[in-house]
Amino acid sequence: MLIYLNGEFVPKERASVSVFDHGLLYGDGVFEGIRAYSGRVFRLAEHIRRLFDSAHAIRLAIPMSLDEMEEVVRASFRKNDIRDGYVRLVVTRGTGDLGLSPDKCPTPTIFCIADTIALYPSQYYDEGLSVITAATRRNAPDALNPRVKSLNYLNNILAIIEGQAAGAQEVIMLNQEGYVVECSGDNIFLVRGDALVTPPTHVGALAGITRDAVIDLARDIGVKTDERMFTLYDVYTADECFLTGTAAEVVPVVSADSRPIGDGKPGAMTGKLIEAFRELTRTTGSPVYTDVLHA
Ligand code: PXG
Repeated sequence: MLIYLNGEFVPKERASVSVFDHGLLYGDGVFEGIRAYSGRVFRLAEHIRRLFDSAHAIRLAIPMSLDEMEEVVRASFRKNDIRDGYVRLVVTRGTGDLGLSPDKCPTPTIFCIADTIALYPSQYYDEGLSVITAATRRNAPDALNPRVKSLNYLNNILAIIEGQAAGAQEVIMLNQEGYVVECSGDNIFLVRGDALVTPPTHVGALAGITRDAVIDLARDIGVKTDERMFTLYDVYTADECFLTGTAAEVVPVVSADSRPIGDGKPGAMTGKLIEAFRELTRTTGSPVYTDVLHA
């Protein structure tokens, strides 16, 4: 396995960062999780744009262009001969001293790990997930905005711990006002009648790339998405519910806090969108290999 680290590809065994890296000491940095399907990187430009926006929001200047960063991702797949896989692209504040101050970190650390992805069991897509609501609220946007995809995931991890203790596969997170915002690593959608509903991102959710793709796919089949705030009552009484994320893709939810959603089985609209999403990932994306260009 070859890992991109600060400008070169090095074997996994030599891919190390300093214990003085502020990404490790303070979670000071940003990242992306990006997938490739059939030799094409899904929505690569959108992921790189979000990475640079996250970095800009925390006043972290990435010392390369967006185009160069896109090539880092494609090259990471190529060097490891991966056609269907996943990269973790990370930019940290870099190595500094033991103080919090980012001033002492002159050079960001940049690395990109390409790997094959452990797919979620297919049972989840056929039977749906059971979720619970975490007592841990999602970070407040005026403290650490969830739109920043930062290396500091402790908020989400605390919620996952609650979910695991309850035997749930994901956890719904609420904002400080008690509105549903997202899950620990996924965005949430409801189906109500012939429309989709998902929380707007300004109330405390990541602007998910998969979320955007699903909104586009729904529009293509004449289904409108309302971006509005809702509460757990709306989740419990929805016709259908599903989650979106790079790892999970589009996955049905059939139970929330022990209430069956709809008839307790994955819904028809969810099924349609899962199919449409699979088609989209198979047929679009930034080519990693030249043969894909001419396919
Ligand atoms: N909300 C949060 C908090 C996330 O972390 C999403 C929504 C979905 O966004 P995308 O752009 O992926 O559609 C995420 C992304 C993992 C893992 O290993 C999860 C994410 C990213 C990387 C790895 O479960 N979640």
